[in-house]
Formats: sequence, structure tokens, C-alpha cells
Amino acid sequence: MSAAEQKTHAAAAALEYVSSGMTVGLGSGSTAEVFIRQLGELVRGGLEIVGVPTSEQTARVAEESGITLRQIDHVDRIHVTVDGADEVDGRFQLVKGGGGCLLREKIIAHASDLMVVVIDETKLKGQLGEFPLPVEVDPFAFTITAKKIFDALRASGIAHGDVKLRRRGDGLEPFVTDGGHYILDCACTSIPDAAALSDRLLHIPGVVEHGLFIGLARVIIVGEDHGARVME
Ligand code: ABF
Repeated sequence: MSAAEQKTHAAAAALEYVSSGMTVGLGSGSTAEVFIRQLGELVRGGLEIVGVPTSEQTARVAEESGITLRQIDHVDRIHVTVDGADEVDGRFQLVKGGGGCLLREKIIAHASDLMVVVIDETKLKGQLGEFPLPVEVDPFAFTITAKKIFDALRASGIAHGDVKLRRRGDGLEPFVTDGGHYILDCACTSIPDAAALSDRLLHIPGVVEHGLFIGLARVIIVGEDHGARVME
């Protein structure tokens, strides 16, 4: 069975965490998009929720799905956020940002009562780091920031950490996030201590945010071929 079907199963299981009256953080990426479209069907059937989008792309999908949206500054509380991830380890630590929305995703996850992560089986890892770690940086002096990030990777025991500026599909221009920042993708191979690396990265002035989500996810839903496994 395909990853697409596993994503559908994970998304369907995440609907259990939503009920009428809730404000729901809407993640980004293909798995979150499946969830949003399924949520839209429930809304058409009478479910009353308000969505808070983590990206411009997600806002478009949610609007197409008939979900009422609010910007985060206009809500008092976010009851639950459902989002995807690029990698998840056994301690519910995540790598996110492959889709380029990590800053807004982290702000919204951090502001939520509950973060539910929806993934297919390929995203579950013994240790984080196989997926290049995205770091969102200010465009000003990004080459200096990249060198500092390289040093932080080395200090964290990541010997081969290669730091690359993400480019748009055409390969010519840098990729720019919804917030106007660049993304540096850091090939780590493995991240032995995610918390220590997080601290080092956050001490670099040009770093806006990084894709390690530590202590945020409380529920991981893994889509499988014949259903979904919920880990709490
Ligand atoms: C976003 O989408 C991310 O932070 C992560 O990078 C990505 C996962 O996308 P997909 O579900 O398409 O694999 O949530």
C-alpha cells in the first residue's frame, strides 16, 4: 500500500481529536492537507470549528475546504493543532520544515493545548537526522549564520554537517518563507542530542528558528496499511 493511503488513515484518526467549538491549528504539508480536506467534509456536515493556518498554502486549502479561518492574533486559544513531520523519534521529538513553514508551525504548535502529529510509517526513526535539518534564518548575513550553524553542528558531534541554502524550484533564487526568511538545510546524518543542538542553534543571532520540535508533540498518529496507530 502507498504512503498516500497511510497518510489518509493517519489524518482520519486525527479527526477524533476535534469537536465542535474548537479552534484548530492547521499544519502544512501533504499529510496535513489530507487532514484539512477531511475536516472540511465534517464542517460541511455541521461541525463548527475555526482554523488557524500555519502557512499561506494551508490557508488556501482550508478556504477551498470551507473552513472558517482566523489569524493567530485573533484567537484566545488553540485547542488542538494537527500537523505533519519529516521525522519522528521514539521520544516524540520531530524534525519539521521540509515544506518551509517551520517558524509558523512552531509558533502555532507552542500556542496550542495539544499538538497531534500525523505521519506515514516512513517518518518514524530510531534517531533523528537522516532528513536534513531545516534552519530558518534572516537573509541578512546568512553566509555568516551558515558558518556559525556549521560550527554548532560540529560542536554537537555532527561531523559531516553540510549547510546548504535552499533554493526555489528553478534552482536560481533562494527559497523565501512566508515570513520572508531563508532556509538553510543541514545534512546531519544523525543527531545524537537534539536538545543540545537546539540550544546551540538558538544562540546564533541570525537563526530565526530551527526544525527540531522538542517537547511539543503529545500524540503521534502513524498511518499504516490497514489503519492508524495512535501513540500518546
Ligand atoms: C510540514 O510538512 C512540515 O514541517 C514537514 O516538513 C512537512 C511534512 O510534509 P508531508 O506530510 O508532505 O511529508 O508539516
